[in-house]
Amino acid sequence: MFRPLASTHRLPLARQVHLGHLPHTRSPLVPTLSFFNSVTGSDEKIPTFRVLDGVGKPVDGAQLPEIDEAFARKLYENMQLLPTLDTVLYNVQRQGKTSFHMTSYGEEATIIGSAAALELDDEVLGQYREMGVLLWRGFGVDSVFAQCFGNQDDTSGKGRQMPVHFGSPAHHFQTISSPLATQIPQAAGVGYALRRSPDRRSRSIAACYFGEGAASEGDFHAGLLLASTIPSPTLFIARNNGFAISTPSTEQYYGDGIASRGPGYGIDTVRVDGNDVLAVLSAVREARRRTLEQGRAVLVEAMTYRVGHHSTSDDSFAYRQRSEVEDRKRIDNPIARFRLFLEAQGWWNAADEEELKTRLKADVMKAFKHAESLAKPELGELFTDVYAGEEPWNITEQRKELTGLLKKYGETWEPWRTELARFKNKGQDLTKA
Ligand SMILES: Cc1ncc(C[n+]2csc(CCOP(=O)(O)OP(=O)(O)O)c2C)c(N)n1
Ligand SMILES: [Mg+2]
Repeated sequence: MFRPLASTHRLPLARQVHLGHLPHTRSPLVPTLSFFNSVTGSDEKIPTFRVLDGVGKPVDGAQLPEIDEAFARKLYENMQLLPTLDTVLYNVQRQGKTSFHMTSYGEEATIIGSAAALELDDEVLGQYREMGVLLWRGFGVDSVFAQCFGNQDDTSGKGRQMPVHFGSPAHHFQTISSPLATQIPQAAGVGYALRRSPDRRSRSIAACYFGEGAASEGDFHAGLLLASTIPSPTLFIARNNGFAISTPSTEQYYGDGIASRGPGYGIDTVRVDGNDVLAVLSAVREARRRTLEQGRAVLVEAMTYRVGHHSTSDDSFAYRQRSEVEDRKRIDNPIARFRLFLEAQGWWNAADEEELKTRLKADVMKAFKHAESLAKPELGELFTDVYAGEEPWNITEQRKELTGLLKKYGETWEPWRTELARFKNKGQDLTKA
């Protein structure tokens, strides 16, 4: 009599009869047919590490990270700075003063907690929602506004990048590029370069941020495979915020989130409550330690929720309920939760909160007014720094063409005159050269 072949089995692999191994693998040979569809070996999903409950109280058995009052306050201040800046930058775009903005509302703990777990000279490759990493590293609100306005103080890209596409060699922050997931294989390359640099080896890592939507790109798989087969100290931080513009994360994958993919590449992986700043801090600190110790990639999946619209070009109420967003603002709010923790430690009170909010708002408004008053960089900068070394013929040709058009229309045609007036030296670096 035939016995039916087993379908998906639930037996822990270790309890099966082993018949040795094939020559080229350590996979045990077994006499029973079984399929699996879990990396936990059970019906349970991969767990999510948290240390604070929704109202900031340490959960039973919580392993709190070692932090002192000054560090905790710095974390909180940066978490508060992020939405203060976002609100002004969002409104500034609505007034037509900048072309674009993307907020980090709801993701403050994921971004600031992870930034705080890195060393200041770890190389960061962001997606675009990681302004908070730069703030943590002391980039400054003036530089944020200069980039978003594309004015003459913009050190990120001399006014040539879209707003929020920051970059800063001084802050070890690689320039943001919008095409999704390109930073992931690049990060594996940066990690490898660090491994090959005697002065950075065993000291610095490449930290790569991406959204769960970007993880649907081929570049995600290429990047993780690269980092796993050519080992390098590369830390992948997935911000799983529930959406890729209007596509909910549930439509991005059928498996267990992004974390389940790590073991497929032989990569140590952890899932963390991305709205719990202390859990993120601990998880990323330990992940960073492992990447350095093993010289291998590690994956962190931070579970969070994008409270704001995707960008200023989006209206998220076209694809999600207002009530869902209102609920998520209250439940596990990363800032409120950490504030309650700080208060319970005696490290924060209502007067501190008042002082912080007033100060941050004043700083941000001052930087905004200053950025608004500055001209754009010289127009000719459009053509510089595009390539290293000798200028190629096509750039020379384009500069000549623009110069010719400026000479023809620059002073006579009103729209051009108005536009030129916004640049430092009003385009004369080209026309009078
Ligand atoms: C290759 C590519 N395809 C599509 C887009 C358009 N796009 C910009 S952001 C985005 C959603 C990305 O979602 P996710 O990675 O989850 O990041 P989040 O915005 O949630 O932080 C899409 C589809 C793009 N920029 N690049
Ligand atoms: Mg997302």
